[in-house]
Amino acid sequence: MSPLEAREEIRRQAVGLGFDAVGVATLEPSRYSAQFDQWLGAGMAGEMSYMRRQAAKRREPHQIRPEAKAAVVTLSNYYHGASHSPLPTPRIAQYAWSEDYHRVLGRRLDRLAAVIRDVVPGSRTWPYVDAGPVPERELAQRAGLGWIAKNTMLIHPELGSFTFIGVVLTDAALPPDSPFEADRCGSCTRCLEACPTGAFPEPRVLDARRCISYLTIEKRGAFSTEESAMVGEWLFGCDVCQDVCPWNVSFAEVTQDAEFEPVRELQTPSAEIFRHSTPDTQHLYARTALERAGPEGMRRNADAVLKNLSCRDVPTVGDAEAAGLTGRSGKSVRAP
Ligand code: B12
Ligand code: SF4
Ligand code: SF4
Repeated sequence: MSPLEAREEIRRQAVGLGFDAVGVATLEPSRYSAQFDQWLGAGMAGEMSYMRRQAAKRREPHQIRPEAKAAVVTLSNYYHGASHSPLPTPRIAQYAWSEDYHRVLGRRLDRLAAVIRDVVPGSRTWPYVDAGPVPERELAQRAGLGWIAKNTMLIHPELGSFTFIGVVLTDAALPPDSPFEADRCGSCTRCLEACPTGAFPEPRVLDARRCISYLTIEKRGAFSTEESAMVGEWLFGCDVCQDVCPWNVSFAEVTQDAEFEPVRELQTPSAEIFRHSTPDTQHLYARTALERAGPEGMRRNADAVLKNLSCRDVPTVGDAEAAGLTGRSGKSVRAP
């Protein structure tokens, strides 16, 4: 089999394993090292010290595994559609509604790695999902799977941005796909305007310290008064800058992936249940992405959300929606 035929066979079998899109990227140095260094230098990574520790490998992905020659990059659609719960109400970001994606995709990427070794006998493989120093969005863009948008998300033109990225590095000599060079954001700025905390100092730059996702998931310890107000009604993660995006409103389709079946307590969560660690919540930490914040982080988040919802002068996503800024209803946002 020629290298080109091998790549197409791997893509075909990857789709059979449940991946929604697959491409192959080179491991050449990052095109965006300067931007990454500026981001780190400005302190925008907050307390995510692993971003600094892994910086050299993120700039030069071939250093992650010097033996590797290519990255097989996958997208998995986890979109569940607009939530029907009345607002304002406590919320959890959609990516965390089902079994932890690290587990689901970890299993699937192991199977994809076996496919690569089978199609290219003698090759070696190293799977990654959101772990390790892999610059996943840039590799996905290079593999032709979409563009890095103004909200910093990787957007696939047909799937939208509610996707997980998974990567298998391999020493198989697979020919790369053509990078996705177009910027399909055009003049749109909806995500930048809708972010409830003003976390984008400029397009394609996210100050994690102001991002609700960072505050509720990555930040350790107590919130300052400002941070507590910033999280609004979000118990874990945040979807606002994706909910408003016309590429999601117009094109994203609800996932048919049985392994992303939502857990009811997460899809329509009560903040109260996270204030105490009980058997009702223990199972959630064991199998879902909530494990990252842990019971202590979720208690902190729940306290902030309950306080914010009890004093409605704090701007919430509900207010943004009432003002026609968000796309959760799918009606108030026009395509670009
Ligand atoms: C750290 C991290 C975070 C941080 C910081 C996010 C950020 N935007 O930097 C926090 C905790 C805030 C976060 C939040 C979320 N995250 Co996160 N996160 C990561 C992680 C581990 C590293 C990202 C990173 O390197 N950030 C540093 C910045 C500087 O890099 P970057 O975002 O990749 O940006 C590159 C480009 O923007 C480019 N660039 C810079 N300037 C310019 C200019 C132009 C013109 C262009 C084209 C490019 C460009 O250079 C940068 C460096 O390579 C990745 C997994 C991974 N290993 O890559 C997941 C990842 C990015 N996260 C993911 C998800 C799902 C989320 C959330 C949606 C979760 C949620 N609902 O709450 C939010 C989204 C918030 C947002 N708008 O980004 C997915 C994104 C999938 C996708 N389709 O894009 C990833 C890939 C995990 C995965 N395996 O699926 N995350
Ligand atoms: S995830 Fe939420 S807080 Fe973070 S940048 Fe997007 S809209 Fe802003
Ligand atoms: S909302 Fe507009 S600017 Fe933001 S990512 Fe989507 S298309 Fe790009």
